[in-house]
Amino acid sequence: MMPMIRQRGRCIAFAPRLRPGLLALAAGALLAGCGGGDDSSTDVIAASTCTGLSGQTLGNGTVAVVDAAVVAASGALPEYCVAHAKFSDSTLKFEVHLPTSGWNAKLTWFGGGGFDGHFSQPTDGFLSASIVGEKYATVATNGGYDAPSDLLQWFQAQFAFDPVKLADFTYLSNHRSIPAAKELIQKYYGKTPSRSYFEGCSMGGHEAMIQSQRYPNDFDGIVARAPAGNIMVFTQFNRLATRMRTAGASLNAAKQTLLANAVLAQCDALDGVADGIISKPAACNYDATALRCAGGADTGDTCLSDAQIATVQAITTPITTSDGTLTHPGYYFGGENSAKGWGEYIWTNPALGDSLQGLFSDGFIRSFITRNLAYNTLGWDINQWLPEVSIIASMYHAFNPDLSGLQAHGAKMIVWNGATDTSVTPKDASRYYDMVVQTMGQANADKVLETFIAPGVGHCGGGVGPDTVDLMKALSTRGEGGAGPSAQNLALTKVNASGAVTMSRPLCKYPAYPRYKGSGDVNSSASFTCSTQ
Ligand SMILES: [Ca+2]
Repeated sequence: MMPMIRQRGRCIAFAPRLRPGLLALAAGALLAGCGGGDDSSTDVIAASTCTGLSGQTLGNGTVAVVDAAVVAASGALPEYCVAHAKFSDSTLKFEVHLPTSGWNAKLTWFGGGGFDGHFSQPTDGFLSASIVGEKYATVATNGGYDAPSDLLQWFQAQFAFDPVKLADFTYLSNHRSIPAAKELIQKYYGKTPSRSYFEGCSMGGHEAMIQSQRYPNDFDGIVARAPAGNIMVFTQFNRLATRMRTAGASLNAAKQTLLANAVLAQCDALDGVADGIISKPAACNYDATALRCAGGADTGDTCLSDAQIATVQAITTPITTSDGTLTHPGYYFGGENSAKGWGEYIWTNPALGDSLQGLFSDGFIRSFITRNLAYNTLGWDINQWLPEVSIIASMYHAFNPDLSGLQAHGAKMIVWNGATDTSVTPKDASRYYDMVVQTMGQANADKVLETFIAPGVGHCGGGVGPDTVDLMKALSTRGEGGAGPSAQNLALTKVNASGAVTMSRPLCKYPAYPRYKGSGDVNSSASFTCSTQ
């Protein structure tokens, strides 16, 4: 008999082999969990229950638990049982973190990032802090394959040549892992989660969009941060990478600052205060021709050449396929000289010798579309590849605005995006919301979806604006009978290295944005109101 307080749903005798530090917790669990026959989750699970998972099979023998071990508490993380499981039909794996005591009886499933191949971790900065703080069980897949250790090889995305890995990466890895992961949780705690949520950013946000549209019954709530659901993101990446690779078309640091200052002069105060944060980016229609060098050739750092103006216009304007089926809306102005603005994905990264947009779009175009690792991507024309794009879009693209499946399941969704994100454009988050409202009607949309744009925030966090908000807490509060996130008086906060809040803004539901009231501390959310004016 394994020494545990509760095993597979049954109360059993208290076993003396629990470590001393857990005795107090265990006694509490006995009282709370076994006295009146309720189903409290304050149980303490013995280490042997964790290690005993190793070697077990799940999914009628199709998935094997390859290892399981207790990991000691560290920092914010409590003690966890960490287990890995692998499918026999492929290289798809998942990692499960199971608190050894005080499990809140709920599950949060993590999305991946980039071209995946890794297990997202509970401490990853883009995830909500309450997932660890409230002791959720968590699951993350590897997206269908293990990433190569070499970074430049990872960007090549050669896994996409394998149809099983391609399917797992684009839409299937989470959905098909769920039954086995829940079976593992059942083996450990004696019961499956009472609520299951999903949170991911970037490619993990793409997975969130896939889940909400294709598998609306899988989760009770979904947080999609900076969701890369629009397959056209790679075409916009290639469009801008081509500019970076064209002599004289990029902007050096001095010109980036020249542009940033001109944009701030026109757009910063549109939100009521010149605080360095453009909180109303949709109203910022800056025309870069105002900075044109006389004659259009590059005559120094005080102006932009015609080629550089064309680059700014490519960054901020839409691109649509010739058949009109796919569009990328371009990026917002703001953060042109910032490492968490245009510097994050657009400008060439000296350490990589390329831009992140160039590396990701090369991998996508070569491994997903042209199926040719030597393909010359300079000036790639998507219109010459529409049949191939259509095949991949049928797997990857996640922009279906009909969330009636999610509504029927009673699940809730939050979409969040930084306004200076130059990987996943915030314009996609806002136009997707508009599409949902147009498709379902405002009343039905309100029952399912709320969307938030964080001013001055880059890809999944960082930037001049406050970037931190516990969206999983907001989601679970709503999902478990509370008010919607926009009615919870939540704030975005900026937290310094020692954990102190240095700035806050109200979390405003799109299309509202935080507008300065005209007086009061510009670093305090109390001085701002959510406005649509
Ligand atoms: Ca401002």
